[in-house]
Amino acid sequence: MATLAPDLSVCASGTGINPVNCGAAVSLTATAVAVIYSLGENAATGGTGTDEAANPNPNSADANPVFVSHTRTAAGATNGEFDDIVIWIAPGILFNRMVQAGRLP
Ligand SMILES: [Ca+2]
Ligand SMILES: [Ca+2]
Repeated sequence: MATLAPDLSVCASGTGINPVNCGAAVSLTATAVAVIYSLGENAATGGTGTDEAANPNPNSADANPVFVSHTRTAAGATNGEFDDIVIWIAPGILFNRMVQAGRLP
């Protein structure tokens, strides 16, 4: 387990983030082992606002380990429309499940 170095970050805003971590934004996690997200209803046309652009989507070439998650906001919000749904798995949860499955001592 010591060799596992999970580095996926989920931030509360796209403002102040950088390609490797949340930077000046509030960090919800910096050690997720997996991030699962939905682009929401605006998947085809959205994804260009500051916050949604941080989550890879058809309208943003963003591809780094830093994601944004917060409650839904409308198009007029400071960082644009946001309807993505983002969840993540913490290292402790993964370890717990791997022990339960008999894959870790
Ligand atoms: Ca979206
Ligand atoms: Ca990103």
